[in-house]
Amino acid sequence: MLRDHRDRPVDGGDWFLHHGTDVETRWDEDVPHLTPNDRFFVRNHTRPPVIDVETWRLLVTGDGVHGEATYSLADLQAFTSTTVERALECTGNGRKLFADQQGATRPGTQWGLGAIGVARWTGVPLRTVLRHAGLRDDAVQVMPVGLDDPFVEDGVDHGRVRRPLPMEKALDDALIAWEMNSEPLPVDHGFPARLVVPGWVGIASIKWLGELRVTTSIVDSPWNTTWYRMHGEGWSDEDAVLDVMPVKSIIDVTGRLEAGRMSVLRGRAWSGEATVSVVELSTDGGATWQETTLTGPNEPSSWVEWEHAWTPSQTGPHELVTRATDSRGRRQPVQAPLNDDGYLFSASVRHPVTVAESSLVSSPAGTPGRPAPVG
Ligand SMILES: Nc1nc2c(c(=O)[nH]1)N[C@H]1C(S)=C(S)[C@@H](COP(=O)(O)O)O[C@H]1N2
Ligand SMILES: [Mo]
Repeated sequence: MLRDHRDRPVDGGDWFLHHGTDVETRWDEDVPHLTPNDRFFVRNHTRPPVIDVETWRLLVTGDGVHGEATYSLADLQAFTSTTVERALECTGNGRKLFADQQGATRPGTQWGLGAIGVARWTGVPLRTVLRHAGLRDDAVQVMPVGLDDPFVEDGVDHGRVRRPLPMEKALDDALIAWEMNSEPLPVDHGFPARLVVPGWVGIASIKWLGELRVTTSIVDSPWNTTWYRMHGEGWSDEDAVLDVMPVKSIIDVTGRLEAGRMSVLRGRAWSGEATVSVVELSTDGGATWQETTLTGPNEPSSWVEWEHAWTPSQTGPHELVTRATDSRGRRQPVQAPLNDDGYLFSASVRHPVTVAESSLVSSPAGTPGRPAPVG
């Protein structure tokens, strides 16, 4: 089935599955390697703020810098910029699968696996700006603060969306980005500038950046103490804080499968702060596994395509399952670790399919089948 990416899906819907203010990319349509900006998932706690870029300034404050500094967009763009291909994935991506596969319904946005996208982000390394602002040696963290309205839930005002970022990651590969796939950041994705924290939970990548509070002591926010943290049985304080995303994989929409006819199955795999080493495929619900072929770019904290030729011998229901392993040696489990809020669904995703009768004109036994004419 060929489809122009500019066309809308055949069923007349739009490119997204809708969850209130959040939208999720549909995997039942072809998803290009770079997620187009208008098909990239959106997760907003409130509403995107309207920002006048002429008056917008990024403030760098706190006792972790020698003095306060402010930057206009032009100031930021005057630094040497860099462009990287990286995924951005919501911590709750796959939450619906806790219910579907593990009988454990969890509250919150019922994401399938579409709360992830890959873009080429252009910006300046966060470390460049922090050092320019006069970073002190004893600074331990940065608190990026968004300019969207304070987040109010059940009558409690939690303040502006913000989450502490440890200095080690801040000085490593975090980026202050103003371009997404060679276009200015769309309003939904953080115009005029956002943080991109590669391989980490999506909440680390604060949008509509207004302030960077640099401190010499640890300061928390509800986004690392109440939310985006593991709660529930078996979690201790040390392993509860969420940072790096786990390794995951998916099977793309498969099309018609026929007994005796070869189909090429395709999909994708990704991992936080790592590349993908192997994607294995099972066509029998996980009893036996075959290694697939990885194709195309395989950047850390991004995704890679895989493909595998399969000629089913039997008609009827089959369960396809994939299992990815990353360059850090992490492998997808059969069951994702349970937690109260349904974060980090990392298990292998089961993909039921039905193999149809062969539509080949019956050929004499022993003659290899030819694909049926397309018509
Ligand atoms: N200021 C601000 N930054 C934010 C959010 C937000 O609501 N406000 N949502 C976070 C969450 S939970 C995710 S998953 C990502 C989503 O980024 P996207 O909407 O560009 O896909 O942004 C993060 N940054
Ligand atoms: Mo998120």
